Amino acid sequence: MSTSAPLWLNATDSGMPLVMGILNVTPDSFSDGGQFERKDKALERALQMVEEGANIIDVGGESTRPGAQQVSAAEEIDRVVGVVELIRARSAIPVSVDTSKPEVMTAAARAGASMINDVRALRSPGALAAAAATDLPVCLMHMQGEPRTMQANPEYDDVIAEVRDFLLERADVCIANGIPRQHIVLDPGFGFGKSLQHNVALLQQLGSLVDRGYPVIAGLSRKSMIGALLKDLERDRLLGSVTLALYAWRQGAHIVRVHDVGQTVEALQVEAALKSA
Ligand code: 7PM
Repeated sequence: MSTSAPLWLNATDSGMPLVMGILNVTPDSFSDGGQFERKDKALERALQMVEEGANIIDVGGESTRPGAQQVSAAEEIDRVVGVVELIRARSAIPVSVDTSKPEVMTAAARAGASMINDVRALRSPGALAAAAATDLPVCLMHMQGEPRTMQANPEYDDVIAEVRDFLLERADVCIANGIPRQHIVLDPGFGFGKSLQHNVALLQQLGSLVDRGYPVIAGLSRKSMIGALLKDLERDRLLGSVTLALYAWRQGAHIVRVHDVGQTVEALQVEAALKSA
């Protein structure tokens, strides 16, 4: 039996990468006011990103920031599911849910999510079975260690081979557990247990991941590697983020995960126009 990739996951006519807009629904985002106001603001932001040209909205209720507190499944479901439903009711845009928890995957799928985005690549207990049962595409991301400690001392013998082998092995495990090959997306996990040198090597050799036939997501937006490249951690990271998104496209990324959708789309469109001229 062969399952095809959902239409929205296919490449665009222009060869443009898909733009995944980041929607954080942790309590520190859209802070003032209660949870109803917070959900309303999240919806507003999602619709704004749709206007700006996003192809996917990535809703995240668990902060993976180094040192972040763990949240319960019930708390994460409360943060995420209502927002997925609100977006679903107002727009046809595919919504991915950034979670590692099986209960959240199941609830998000019921609420109309179109993809599961897991920074732990479905390694949490029960996550693989829950994701497979949703029948949704999954993004498998590489992370060395755990968010709380991953940036302390990231070490690799060969970062390219280790990240690629990890992702391909996780893809095989997913396939063995009933997730169709066409539903698998890979992500090297920039900044997740990686030094600046590791991140740069992964970006420059993204091609060795891209050539395995799976779509690849590059998440570089506002990450500290931009501050490190500029040798200024306090600088605004907008222009650096847009530059990295363009660069990732040149390296073959199929999806770019960004905060600043409008600006990224504008830059990608200029490059797309030049390519086709
Ligand atoms: C603090 C540190 C807050 C890091 C948020 C983050 C990715 C992701 C994230 C990524 C995929 C961020 C990250 N990053 N999912 N979720 N790929 N697939 O910068 O690079 O948004 S959270």
